[in-house]
Amino acid sequence: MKTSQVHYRNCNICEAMCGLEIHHADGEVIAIKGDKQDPFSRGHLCPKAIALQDYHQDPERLQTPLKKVDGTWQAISWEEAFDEVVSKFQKIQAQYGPNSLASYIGNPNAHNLGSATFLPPFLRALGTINRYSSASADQLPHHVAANFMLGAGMLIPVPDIDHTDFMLIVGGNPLVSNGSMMTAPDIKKRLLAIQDRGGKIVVIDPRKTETAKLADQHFFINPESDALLLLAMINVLFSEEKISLGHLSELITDIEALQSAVEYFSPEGVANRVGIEASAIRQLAIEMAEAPSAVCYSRMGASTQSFGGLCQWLTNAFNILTGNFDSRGGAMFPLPAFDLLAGKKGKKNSYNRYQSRVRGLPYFNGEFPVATLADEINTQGEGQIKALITIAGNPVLSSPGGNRLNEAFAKLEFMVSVDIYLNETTRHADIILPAATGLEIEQYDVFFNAFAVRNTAKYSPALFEAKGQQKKDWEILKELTLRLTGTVDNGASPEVILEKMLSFSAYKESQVNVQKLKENPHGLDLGPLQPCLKRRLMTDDGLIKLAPEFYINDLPRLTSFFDNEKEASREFPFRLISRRLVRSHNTWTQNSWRLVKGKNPCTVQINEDDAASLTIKSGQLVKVISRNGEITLPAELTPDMGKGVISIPQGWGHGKSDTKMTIAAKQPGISINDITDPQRIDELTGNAAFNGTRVKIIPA
Ligand SMILES: Nc1nc2c(c(=O)[nH]1)N[C@H]1C(S)=C(S)[C@@H](COP(=O)(O)OP(=O)(O)OC[C@H]3O[C@@H](n4cnc5c(=O)[nH]c(N)nc54)[C@H](O)[C@@H]3O)O[C@H]1N2
Ligand SMILES: Nc1nc2c(c(=O)[nH]1)N[C@H]1C(S)=C(S)[C@@H](COP(=O)(O)OP(=O)(O)OC[C@H]3O[C@@H](n4cnc5c(=O)[nH]c(N)nc54)[C@H](O)[C@@H]3O)O[C@H]1N2
Ligand code: SF4
Ligand SMILES: [Mo]
Repeated sequence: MKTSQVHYRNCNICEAMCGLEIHHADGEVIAIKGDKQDPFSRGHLCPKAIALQDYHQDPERLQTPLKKVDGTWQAISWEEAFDEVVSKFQKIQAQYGPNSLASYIGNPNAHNLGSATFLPPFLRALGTINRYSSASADQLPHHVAANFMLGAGMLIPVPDIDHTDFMLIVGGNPLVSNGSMMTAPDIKKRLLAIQDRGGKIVVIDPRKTETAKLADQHFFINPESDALLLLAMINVLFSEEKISLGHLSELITDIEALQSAVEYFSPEGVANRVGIEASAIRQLAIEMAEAPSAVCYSRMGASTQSFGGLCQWLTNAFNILTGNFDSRGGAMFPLPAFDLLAGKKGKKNSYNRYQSRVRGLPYFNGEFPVATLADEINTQGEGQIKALITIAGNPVLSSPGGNRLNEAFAKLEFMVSVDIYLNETTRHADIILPAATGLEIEQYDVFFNAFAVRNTAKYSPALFEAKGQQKKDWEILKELTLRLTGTVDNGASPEVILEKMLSFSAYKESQVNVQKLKENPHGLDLGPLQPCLKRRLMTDDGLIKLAPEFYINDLPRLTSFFDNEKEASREFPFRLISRRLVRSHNTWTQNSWRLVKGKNPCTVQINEDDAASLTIKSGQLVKVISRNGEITLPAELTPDMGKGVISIPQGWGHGKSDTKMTIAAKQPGISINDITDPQRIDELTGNAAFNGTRVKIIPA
């Protein structure tokens, strides 16, 4: 008989940081439950957490370093792998220049203490400005707004969901995503609690989502028109004299500039383009201004679109103008124990320090937009990318125009991937370095504590050793860094760095340190969010920038975009948006049978009336065609889609013959990003504009 033991840790798949209670024996999981004693998640977990055991046991996980020799994979030693990677990088950089080497950093790095602490020195050691990541296919506009308004890209406000009286959700579906840029485990209970205390939830989304169905009110919106909506709502605040800056009034001196910028955007003027009646826009703004507390929260829908920059600026501006910034029930600032802003005061704004070589796109926060990665590989000339390292990323499926990257990666002289699977991206590598993951690594959530709706801290040591020769991401990054820089090991580890960062913490008086965290495996509760912006603000003059010229100057682009809509709709009458699914996470969780079994979820959802006009029946295969490509998949008719808009899941498209995720391949998913368009970006921030891609549909 096995005697089972219990291990407590945070799930690190998504941003919610749920506490898990893992029963295990002899290196195997017996059961995974929600940790009821976790002060933040209170026992909540979702189906994805149960699959953590599958990734630990999956025989298709990469077990040893692999080298491609004449098109077939050979197991090699770590020593040989490190040697070859470093010597090839050095050779290519010597031949073509430092920027001929590029890096792509994917989403799981943000959920990994080892990566968070060892990536920065590694990226510096690569000595190239050609860096890319999934951030520019996601939340880049949030960072840019924080940078221009508050002086630091990481100073991002989160909705004080546990105390608000009115939550406006623009382009987020937390009931499925479990919250994003808003770490709030057990999100459904937190949303229901708003209603239980007499508050209200309103959702703005081109699809009647799971969250919209729970809300008190839902408005369909025309994709990419959110900036117009927010401008009109701010216009109402001025015209109805509903401005109240509250305790921040002395920090704001540019309110007139904002007032004149929004003057042109009346609810009546934008209603047609937005698809929401002027009276409803007016009422929404007034209701929020009059609520005891309210918060406008906007996410992927308002970020991965042509005006993501404007949307995130205007979201902050609306919260500031209604007195709901840095105040209870509004948009507030976490005070994490591991504070990424510690010591950052006085750091220069890096926006547009460089422009990308081919398309001139802005550099920000140490990287270029991923929407132009294929251009930089394909276009000859000085500075052309010849070699690439991907770390925990799958851009062939996740980036706009992934099909273009699929072709481009094949042309590289040398490619390395640090990953757990042989997949659509890593199959292009010459060397793959296998990483430990999930239950096999130590974890403290560096990033998502910085976006959490409550201050907490938790450290979880690794539970298991990986089954093969995998190394932890940080061990791989550290070894490569030492070899690239020719330095000697100083004994740094994630735990050592965590301890150092905690020593700068706002909680050092209460002795939040690694030892104490180890003694408290359910996590430490550090209390609800408190007003703290005055001491966190990082602008040079200590003021909040409500109306940066950077944004005001982008407004003409917004108006002319909608002037040209009619023309654009002639060839491509539909607009495409993406959909997240409860039982998958981006591109990499599909090799868990328990998550993918059942009906194929990879359908194109279309409004019933739209389908009828095209004589498309439920389940029928249809071709969806954009300027960038075409895909074929089954139609799913639903009243939940707004007219003229279709939705396809993101993160699918496995099953290429030379990959090895055979469980994932059993679900015949297709990749939405074979038809999204890398030319479509938010020109201001460089973020990918997935939403609103113009398409046509024909029965296949
Ligand atoms: N189950 C699951 N959870 C996840 C993930 C996953 O893949 N699966 N991924 C994780 C990641 S990496 C992230 S970043 C978060 C994202 O978290 P969310 O932002 O909550 O995720 P989405 O479901 O993409 O929500 C975007 C919403 O915007 C809507 N939308 C599309 N276009 C527009 C538009 O133009 N305007 C408006 N107003 N709305 C629009 C879509 O219909 C959708 O409902 O989720 C995380 N959580
Ligand atoms: N059309 C459309 N496209 C989208 C989105 C959308 O809504 N619509 N969402 C975007 C968003 S929000 C995001 S965040 C990006 C995600 O884009 P990516 O980060 O490129 O995609 P992931 O699926 O997260 O890729 C994770 C990769 O890391 C590997 N991996 C998993 N765990 C580990 C680990 O512990 N260590 C290592 N080394 N590797 C690991 C997986 O095998 C996989 O190859 O996609 C974006 N793409
Ligand atoms: S909601 Fe996110 S953090 Fe919580 S169990 Fe699910 S995947 Fe893990
Ligand atoms: Mo994301």
